[in-house]
Amino acid sequence: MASVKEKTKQNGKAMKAEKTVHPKERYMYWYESMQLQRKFEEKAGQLYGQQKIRGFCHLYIGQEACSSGSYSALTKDDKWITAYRDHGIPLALGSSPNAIMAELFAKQTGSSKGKGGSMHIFDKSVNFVGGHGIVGAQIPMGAGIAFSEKYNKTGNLCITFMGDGAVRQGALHEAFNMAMLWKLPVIFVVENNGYAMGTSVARTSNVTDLYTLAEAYDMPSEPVDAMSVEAVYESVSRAAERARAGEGPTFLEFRTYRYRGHSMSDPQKYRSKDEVEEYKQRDPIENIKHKILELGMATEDDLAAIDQKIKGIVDEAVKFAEESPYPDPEEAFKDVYMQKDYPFLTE
Ligand SMILES: Cc1ncc(C[n+]2csc(CCOP(=O)(O)OP(=O)(O)O)c2C)c(N)n1
Ligand SMILES: [Mg+2]
Repeated sequence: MASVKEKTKQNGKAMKAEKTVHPKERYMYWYESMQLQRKFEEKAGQLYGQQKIRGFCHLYIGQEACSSGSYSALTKDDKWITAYRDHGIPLALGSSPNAIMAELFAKQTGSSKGKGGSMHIFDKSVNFVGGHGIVGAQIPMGAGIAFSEKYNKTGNLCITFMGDGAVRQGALHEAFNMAMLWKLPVIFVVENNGYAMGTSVARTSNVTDLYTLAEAYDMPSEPVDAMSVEAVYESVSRAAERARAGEGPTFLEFRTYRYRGHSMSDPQKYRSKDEVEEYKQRDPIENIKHKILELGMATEDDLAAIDQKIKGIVDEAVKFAEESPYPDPEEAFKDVYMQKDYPFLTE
């Protein structure tokens, strides 16, 4: 198995090391939003163990720089779509932690009214278009959303996330071809965490530098050290600039890692403990914490106060979810196409 160092050297293109000093607000957002995602999911993991959360539950722990770094590079009107590992992105976008926790509990107050669960978080108020369980299905949908933004001349783009397992789907190639042909304002991001369930990237194809897949479509692409929130920010900023200038899509390969198993029951026989530890040494939250302290942007006490605030937010979300009612059985018939007044059919 390749070590972290070897993996970062492997790619043909060198990953850019960032030296920029960012405004204080950006550093503080990065710390707070990544820490919220981490603590929220650590709690969700515990609650799953207590069977308060059931069904599928894929934790994003380790990958938080992908969402937070991207958020700070985009505008509030841009659209977001991802797969089923989908708690971190809406939290980074500012969705209500209460509504997301309640969704994990399948409660009526959840972001999808308790009908979606962990894999199907949606939040229109922050332009988060889900949460999709079919591997790769969201790739052409992301291109379609970008098409609509272009057609309506909004100036917005759609950032479309997928896992490394999804890049082997035919849908990616169809979407890449059309997105590039029509110069759609879309940023395709593969969150390469090394594995699709228990299958490593190297076991699925000869092509392990995933960003090179875009070359067949003349689409600009680059590998990104996604354990660094700053590197994520820089790469998404460049891609957004291209999209808004009418130059079309970019494909970013975020090299990241999930510390936890694929879902909640995963004996993780496909990787070593040492490998997990090696990545934890490059933890995105610890990294940015050190940077903030080094730059004197905040003190240890300031960061501890943020941690305390987040603990309160997570505790409150759990209380809210526990106290919320389950949906009425009638809800099962609402928000579906057969509903007579479904807005899509009547407008
Ligand atoms: C079309 C399809 N095939 C198979 C599955 C079963 N499945 C669920 S998750 C997964 C692995 C996907 O891994 P990856 O895209 O790397 O995302 P990650 O879990 O690492 O975030 C598979 C094969 C599915 N949901 N959809
Ligand atoms: Mg993966």
